[in-house]
Amino acid sequence: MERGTLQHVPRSIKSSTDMQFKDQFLQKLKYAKRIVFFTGAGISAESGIATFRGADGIWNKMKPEELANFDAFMKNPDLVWEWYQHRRDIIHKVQPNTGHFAIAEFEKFYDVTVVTQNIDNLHKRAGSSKIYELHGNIERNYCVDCYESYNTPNFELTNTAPRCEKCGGLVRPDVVWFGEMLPQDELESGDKAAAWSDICFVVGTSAVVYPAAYIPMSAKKGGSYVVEINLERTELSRSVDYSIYGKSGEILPQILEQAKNLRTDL
Ligand code: BJW
Ligand code: ZN
Repeated sequence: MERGTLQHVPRSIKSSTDMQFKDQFLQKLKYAKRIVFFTGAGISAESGIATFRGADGIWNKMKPEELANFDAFMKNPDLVWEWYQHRRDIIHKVQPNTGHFAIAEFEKFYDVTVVTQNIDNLHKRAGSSKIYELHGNIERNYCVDCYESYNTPNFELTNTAPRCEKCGGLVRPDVVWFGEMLPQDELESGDKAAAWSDICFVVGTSAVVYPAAYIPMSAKKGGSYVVEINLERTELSRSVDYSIYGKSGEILPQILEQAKNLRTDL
């Protein structure tokens, strides 16, 4: 597979004229109609939210199986709840970054769908309008027994696992843990959007968690031009059309700038 031309680009790029994108990609960008952004934790890293894996990943310190699964929650609900409460506090303090904002602005030029594995709500806060959340949303909670929803801001967020007002069951965050099914409608709609897209950007994900990691494959199978944006090579790198290595908060605004110029020439 063809490798990107930007593998040795320094990380400190600021200006929108610094990057040289591959011609084939620019042609796709000029004529594309439907664009999918498939995003992972890396897109929120520049907002100050830690990724899961890699050098600064939270799972270097904590094992996912100890916290991100239902059995762990039932065994020690307060510990797991406190961990999510801590992450909620961080998410509420940070802002969407230039990568999120660029994705939202792409809507001025294309039919854009965001398919995200993130639970942090930052795409919505940045202004994206069509978002499929494959792993849930940390702002929502529900009762494990009667499934009553408890969504912030109406819901008082304590540091210990709350109890359902209706049945006394434990209330948990509405996120998808290991071994749990993804929301079927979001997954199917995201998959369809990828298969129908002209370009699928795969941004800031290690692409090791399934079934979400099938999304770029569906895009490829459907004939989409798949572009990966990441700090480093991933599981997916050998099967994408173009790899751009660097920070998404720096690269996406530059692609947007190119798109603006290309589209006004049409
Ligand atoms: C930057 C950057 C910058 C940094 N700019 N880039 C098929 C094969 C093998 C296994 C399975 C399979 N199908 C199912 C499984 C099992 C399992 C799975 O996938 N396991 C693998 C890990 C081996 N999947 C499941 O269990 C799923 N459910 C399921 O399959 O149900 C069916 C079923 C039910 C019952 C029995 C059997 C099957 C559920 C998966 C749920 C994942 N949940 C989590 C936690 C969510 C809640 C929470 O946040 O606490 O979702 S796990 C975690 O990983 C989170 C993420 O969404 C997900 C993906 O991580 P992501 O986003 O890729 O982040 P990182 O950290 O891995 O990568 C960041 C990347 O960014 C890196 O590459 C950096 O380089 C880059 N980066 N800064 C650009 N500035
Ligand atoms: Zn209940």
